Amino acid sequence: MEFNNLLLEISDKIALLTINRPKQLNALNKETISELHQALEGLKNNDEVRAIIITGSGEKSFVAGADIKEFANFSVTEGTELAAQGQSSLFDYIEHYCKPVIAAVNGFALGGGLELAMSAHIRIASDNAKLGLPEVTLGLIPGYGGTQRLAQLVGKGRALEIILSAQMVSAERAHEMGLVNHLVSQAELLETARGLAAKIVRNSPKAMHSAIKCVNAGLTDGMNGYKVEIEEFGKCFGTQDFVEGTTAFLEKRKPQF
Ligand code: CO8
Repeated sequence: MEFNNLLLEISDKIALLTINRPKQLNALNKETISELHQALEGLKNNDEVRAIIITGSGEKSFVAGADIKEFANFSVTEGTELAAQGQSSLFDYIEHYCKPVIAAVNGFALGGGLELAMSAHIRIASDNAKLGLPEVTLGLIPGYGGTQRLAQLVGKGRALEIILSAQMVSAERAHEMGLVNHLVSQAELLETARGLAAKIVRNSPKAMHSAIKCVNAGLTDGMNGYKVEIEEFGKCFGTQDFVEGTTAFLEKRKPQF
């Protein structure tokens, strides 16, 4: 797969997707959003890839937001469409992706950039990361799921403080409040993300997809997470992964999924 704004490397069952617009601090223009979708769609059925890491190129920024130049003259209809299209093609898409997605946040994660990191299943930040939702300074609000996912991750009070003050949160503070799972030095960021991904890729892909579905279901209006868990748990018994996992345990060997 060839992209204008993305780099894709695959090794050891891990795909590393690097958003590559360093001069614009990796701001998400429409093309980049579409390429991220295409890349992830292409990796869905690639059995050689069991986990994804998303990061930004350069030392300064993960993603500094949606590309402000692209929507500066938008109308109400165009703004609504941009948010709806982005949410379904990328942000919701990542949240419900069938393989674990880790965001390696290597600098600014602002606006759509923090929203991208929050749609991933796991976040690791380097100590230079600065995270925030500064949209109200532009007369906007977060439009890629930020009002919802930030409140889920850090609670309503903290989410509203971050959104209404438009202030950036340090990596340390983000770690304290659970916005990122791990905080490491810049030099260790990718290695830490790869280390975690290496533990993930040993596990049953089918079971991991089921677990993602259940956790998401509990946070989705109108869905009963406990009920979905019962269904998904039951389905596991019909998979080859279950046969392999339990057989390997009984034979005292490592499973080969
Ligand atoms: N969009 C477009 N270009 C950007 C963006 C962005 N979000 N962020 C940075 N850039 C560009 C700058 O314009 C600059 O380009 P140029 O050299 O051509 O002028 C280049 O990147 C470097 O940026 P700076 O010179 O500003 O670098 P600094 O180190 O001085 O500052 C900051 C870094 C603090 C990150 C600063 O660039 C900044 O404040 N950026 C904007 C941050 C922001 O407001 N992000 C939120 C954007 S809105 C958003 O994400 C909405 C999401 C929901 C949309 C839903 C659909 C409507």
